Amino acid sequence: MAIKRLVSAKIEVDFQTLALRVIARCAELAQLTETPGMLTRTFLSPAIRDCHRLIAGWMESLGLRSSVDAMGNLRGFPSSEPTPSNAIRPRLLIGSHIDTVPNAGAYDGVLGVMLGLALVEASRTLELPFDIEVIAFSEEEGVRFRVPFLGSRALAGTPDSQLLALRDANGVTLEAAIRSFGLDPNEISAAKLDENTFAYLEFHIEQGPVLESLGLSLAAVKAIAGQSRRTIVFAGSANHAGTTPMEMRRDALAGAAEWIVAVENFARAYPGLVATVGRLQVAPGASNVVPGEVRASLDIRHASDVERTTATETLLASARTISEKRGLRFSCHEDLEQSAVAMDAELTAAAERAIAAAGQESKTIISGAGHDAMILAEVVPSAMIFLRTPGGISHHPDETVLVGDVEQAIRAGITFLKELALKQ
Ligand code: HGY
Ligand code: MN
Ligand code: MN
Repeated sequence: MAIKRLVSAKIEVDFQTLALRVIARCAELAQLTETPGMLTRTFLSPAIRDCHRLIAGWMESLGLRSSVDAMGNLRGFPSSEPTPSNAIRPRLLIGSHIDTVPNAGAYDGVLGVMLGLALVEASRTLELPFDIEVIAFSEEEGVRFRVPFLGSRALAGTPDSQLLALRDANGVTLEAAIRSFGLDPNEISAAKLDENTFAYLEFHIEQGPVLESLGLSLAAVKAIAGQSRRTIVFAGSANHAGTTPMEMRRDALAGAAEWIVAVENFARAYPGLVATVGRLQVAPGASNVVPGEVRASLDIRHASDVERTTATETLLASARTISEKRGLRFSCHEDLEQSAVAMDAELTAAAERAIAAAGQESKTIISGAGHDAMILAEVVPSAMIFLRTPGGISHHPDETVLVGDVEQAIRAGITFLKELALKQ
């Protein structure tokens, strides 16, 4: 189709119907969980396989060829096989992740995959000069192996060999988890992004209060804040709770508790910093035993990498000081050191124009949450479009989206595709 005609081509779909289907599919996927009574899906769990089955069916109904790569990413490839007559067509990748945090909401991640499928459907009459691949990344949250972005790292070609030796809480290695899912870790390098992929687009809920406070449906993401993740170990001496005098104790949990309050006080006083201790493992974990060892997570975010690393060093020093004062042994493991990443300026400007064309003031936002786009951005121009998060609630079952905002996202997505077509 001549590009000129493409731009004015009428989209023969009902945006609201598509939006309702996106939301219905997120709700259907939210039933697929490894923890009865709540939504939890971790790396290559049986619930992920159930998601693959459902999403692959939706991909194939759109004429996409679905397959699972060696890191467990479900990929919906355009079925137009390159033939000798036509050069390999440029490819746009659209997607997000399908793993979740424990007791998650129904939209974090999967919404971006479902919107990718909706755009494939809505753009079929446009005869775009490029193909669209839709991807459901296998792991972004870092819940099972404490290291996030395993799926997108495979596409970026960056998973280092140590990753395969990572062990989950049951001692299962990442390599064994991949093999027991029926995949071959030796094939991970084949998951690398197709070299004719020219851009990556990720739709995601904002997961915070900003868009709602501004009365906006959508915003283009300018940059994604960096994050530092550590596992801190406080080691003292387990002992009898009934017979050990207070002054003779080396209570690891009391030491961790003193540090956790110090973390909160420090972050409250540090503009733009957020610091969270979200996971605490206490051993031996009996009410009548003085805790001997505590493993605590530390998650630090700030828009500035310098501020984030300074804050991380300060909080680790405070853990060390508290440990020395209490006669505890302190150790720390680096789980993640991820710098802030800017989205592609040209694509972000195109996303802003597309949002404006969908009828609302365009705005750019910095993401406090991490996303697969920050990994893909290392290897391909990447852009993100946020949808409003009512109540600013996320990583929680009350997470939700508005149908109207999903409809706006599809409209903006179509405009974005048309603008990309003009550039081909
Ligand atoms: O934790 C995050 O930043 C994202 O939700 N994975
Ligand atoms: Mn998340
Ligand atoms: Mn997410």
